[in-house]
Amino acid sequence: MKPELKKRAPVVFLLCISLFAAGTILSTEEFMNKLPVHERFRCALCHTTSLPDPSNKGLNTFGTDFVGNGAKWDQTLANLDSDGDGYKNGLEIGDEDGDGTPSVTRERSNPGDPLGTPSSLDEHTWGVIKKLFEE
Ligand SMILES: [Ca+2]
Ligand SMILES: [Ca+2]
Repeated sequence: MKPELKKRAPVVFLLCISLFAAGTILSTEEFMNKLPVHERFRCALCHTTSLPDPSNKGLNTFGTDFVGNGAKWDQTLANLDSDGDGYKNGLEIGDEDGDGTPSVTRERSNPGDPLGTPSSLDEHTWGVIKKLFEE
């Protein structure tokens, strides 16, 4: 390898890695925009981490069902209970009939997290309750 090329190799390598990471983030954003609501959980709606990157972009059960449904939100996906918590995806996302028109501005709970259900308290509500007992 020519010395000039050898010097540039790390820069080219970093550029390739950056482009790959940017591509992954853009893909996630593109898929996320196909869901009627994605304000609260963002990437964690479909991924096992809230910050997916090329080394960890694993899908959760809802993400797997979403991809299996042709990466589209519809009645079929809304009627599934991807995480098996007893609540259909449509109820958790906030678009019960899957028509793409949500009844909420933020997801009720994560359809890919069996520990998060519409009946579980969010951090804000829990904070308000805790504060009542502290006063
Ligand atoms: Ca569920
Ligand atoms: Ca859930």
